[in-house]
Amino acid sequence: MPVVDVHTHMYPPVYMDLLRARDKVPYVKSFPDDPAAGDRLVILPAEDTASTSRGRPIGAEYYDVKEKLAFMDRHHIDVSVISLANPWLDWLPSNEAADTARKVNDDVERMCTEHEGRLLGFGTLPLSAPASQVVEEIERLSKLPHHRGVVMGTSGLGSGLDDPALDPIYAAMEKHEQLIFLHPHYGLPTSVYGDRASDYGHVLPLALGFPLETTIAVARMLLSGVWDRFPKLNVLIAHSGGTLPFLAGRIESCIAHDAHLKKEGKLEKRRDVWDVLKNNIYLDAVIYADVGLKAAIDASGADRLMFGTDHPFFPPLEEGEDEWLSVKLNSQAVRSTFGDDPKTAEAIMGGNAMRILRLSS
Ligand code: 5CU
Repeated sequence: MPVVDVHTHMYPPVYMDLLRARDKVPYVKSFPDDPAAGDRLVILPAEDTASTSRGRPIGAEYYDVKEKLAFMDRHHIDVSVISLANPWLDWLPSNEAADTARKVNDDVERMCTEHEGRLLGFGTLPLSAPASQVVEEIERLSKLPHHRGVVMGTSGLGSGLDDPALDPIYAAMEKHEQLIFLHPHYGLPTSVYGDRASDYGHVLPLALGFPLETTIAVARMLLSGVWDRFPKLNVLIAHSGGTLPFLAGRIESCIAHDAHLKKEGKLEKRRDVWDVLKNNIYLDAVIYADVGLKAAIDASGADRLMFGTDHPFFPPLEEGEDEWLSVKLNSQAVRSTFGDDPKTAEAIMGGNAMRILRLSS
């Protein structure tokens, strides 16, 4: 059974040019006072402390397809479904977004064609453009042979994924059976990390800000009735659903006890979180330990989980680590959870993705 990585990013050359031309977040540049540090990628709102403000090193692993293939070979990954890394096109002026989305998506489609059988893509949407242009790009993407859905952040058109203005976009995604790969970027307001946030590097925004952002975004989709209006809309949630599998029961209980929702008649005829988790949500297996993986499986089912690496983020800190720790932790979690059930382990490592993303064997 092939190994398929559904959570793996790139900044295609067209996008790198945009980042290099900027000096406001998001950007790529080197700092004259520290030339040894090389090029740095600064993208996150939380990169505003002394220990984070120079982002992370960025090299060819972020934009050169040869590096992606070398990483795949080193980790025995047969197929990668590449997505543009955050912050996608969220920050582009409205009048530039549609044209840039087409260029980025065509760049990814070209790479996939040149490496037939190894690469597929999740496309990028011009979310700062008018909704009609976003729908046009969804329709175009649905005809590109190597694309299998779109990657999206939690801001939607600027005010979150519970925004009714997204309905034509959800309708188009549902109609064309395109999967949304939902990925965090914005985190939580940095004030929640306290006065000593800089002592802790990127740990709090990445370990907690990212998954909580995702969980809040999905809870808002649920509360606003997105899946009641679009019962066939499918979403692959990054990082095993943030904290959604763990908090689903609490979310449901808070809904059932909410007097405001009851008064508004919002408790009748609604799909609950368990139903949505088992019928509309897929989860990646990027959670780094068996405890989280088991929660994800309990919530959505082992047939809805798909292996991922988050490459090229979380590289080894030292030279000479052949197998990346971040990859090893995720594959070990699958192995240790399904030591006595190799068929299910194989399904999570690739079989589920083959079925869900319509890959031919
Ligand atoms: O290290 C990081 O900031 C990130 C990021 O921005 N995006 C991602 O997918 N993983 C890690």
